[in-house]
Amino acid sequence: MKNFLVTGGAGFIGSALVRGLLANGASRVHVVDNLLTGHERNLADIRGAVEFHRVDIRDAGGLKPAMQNIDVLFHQAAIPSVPRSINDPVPSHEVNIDGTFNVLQAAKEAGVRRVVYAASSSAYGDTEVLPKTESMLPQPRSPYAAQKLLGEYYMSIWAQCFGIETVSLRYFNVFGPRQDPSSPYSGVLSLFMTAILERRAPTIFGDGEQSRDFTYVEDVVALNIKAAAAPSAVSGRMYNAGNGGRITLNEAWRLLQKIEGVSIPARYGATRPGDVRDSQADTEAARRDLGHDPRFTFEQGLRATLDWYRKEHAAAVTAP
Ligand code: UD2
Repeated sequence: MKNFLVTGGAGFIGSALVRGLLANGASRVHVVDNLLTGHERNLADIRGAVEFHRVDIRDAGGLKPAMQNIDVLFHQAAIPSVPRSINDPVPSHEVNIDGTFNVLQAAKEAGVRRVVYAASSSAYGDTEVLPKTESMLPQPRSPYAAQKLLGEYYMSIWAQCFGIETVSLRYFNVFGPRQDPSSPYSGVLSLFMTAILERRAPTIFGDGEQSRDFTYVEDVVALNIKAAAAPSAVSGRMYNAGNGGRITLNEAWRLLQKIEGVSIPARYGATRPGDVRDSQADTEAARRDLGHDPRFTFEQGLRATLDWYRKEHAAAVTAP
């Protein structure tokens, strides 16, 4: 039986990955999280199967105990958000670059066999051609995009120079249950979910015709587990972790209104600095080398996510 560690394991994607590993046969999973953007409630139902290390990845020394006897490490801990990295660049730099360095160093020293890294589709920037393929030249447009790209390069370099196996997965706008909607930096679909349930208009930045390859969290979890088990030949490489589709924000908001049977026109604001216009993954390489097989259409994922937010919302409204 392999030992797994998930950094950022109390976060939205990290906690889904911990659940996925347990469902896939792991008896216990180690989690490193500083609970800055993650929450212990995300692990509440599986707490007994989690070895929780409350550690900030900026603390190199603090990481060491969590790495002992780990075979595969999933590095999900990060400060996400393009606008956050522009408005407040120091923490995102420290966590996404220095923290990633600390994780790699500690993993190498502890003899971890493989690191699977949460990279970002933001590294592509605005490419002339869609879908975006792994061979395209990166054109990061924000500190966050550059930080995540550097993380990929470090993964590849650590594989080449230090013999640790690494795989980078470029996430394409992951959404699903437990995505925290409480910050202005939250993912747009989590903000849309709470807006529709509260019958409020969301704010769309720009004309709403920008598009994203929204990818359901369960499909990303499945791909991470495949990346952990893939042959050593994939080590040092980067793969798109997307669904392959492309939905505009206007389409997403229209679909939510249709599902809920309401008509609430969105408000429109200025385009966000650093925003990418269109995003869509070419999934071919991930399918070929990792066995990627996304199962959720956008609408299926959206409906499952909306059901989860509806239950959470109802529980919050009826709580004493
Ligand atoms: C980027 C990455 C994504 C992931 C994420 C982490 C791209 C294409 N994607 O997501 O893979 O790494 O960063 O943070 O770079 N928006 C609104 N109203 C709101 C909030 C957002 O209109 O209230 C717009 C925003 O301007 C953008 C779109 O929605 O055009 C998506 O924004 P987001 O913050 O959910 O994610 P994004 O695309 O920056």
